[in-house]
Amino acid sequence: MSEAGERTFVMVKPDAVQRGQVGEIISRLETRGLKLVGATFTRIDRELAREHYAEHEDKPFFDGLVGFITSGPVMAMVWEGQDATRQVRQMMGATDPADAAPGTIRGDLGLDLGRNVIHGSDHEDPGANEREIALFFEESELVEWEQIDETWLYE
Ligand code: DAT
Ligand code: MG
Repeated sequence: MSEAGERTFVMVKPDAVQRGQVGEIISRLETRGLKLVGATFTRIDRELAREHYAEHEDKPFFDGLVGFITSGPVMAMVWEGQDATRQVRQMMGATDPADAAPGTIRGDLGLDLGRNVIHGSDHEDPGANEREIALFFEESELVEWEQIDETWLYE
């Protein structure tokens, strides 16, 4: 990982894949300056979904959430950059797209809480980023590379 780098886990959810928003979401993260270090287009199984959302196991919406996230392919990714986890969360906007500010990914691309387009690791849950990355990727699947504009992106 580069010195500026913190890694975070990001997933384009099945609704956004179906609605052709994978490119838009990747483009926003790329344009911001974040660096893509891993990606897999996959359909996750229920076991992985339950583990990924384990913190919500007791919530009334858990079964619906697992059903939704396994209902079609997702684009699972690892993005790296300075303060990446918190910055991606800010770009995502509030959990409910109805409350997410215009200009955020959820605020621009979604309307409904149960179809909120994107997942990103919670910056208020220490270690969530590394834990989620490890659920979806082997370390050997993550690519270390030098971004040519790094000296212009970071002081
Ligand atoms: P976030 O995805 O912003 O981290 P979260 O971790 O609280 O939000 O919840 C995980 C997902 O579960 C969220 O993206 C959408 C769904 N969800 C959260 N609260 C919900 C609720 N009250 N009813 C239905 N789905 C909900
Ligand atoms: Mg969360």
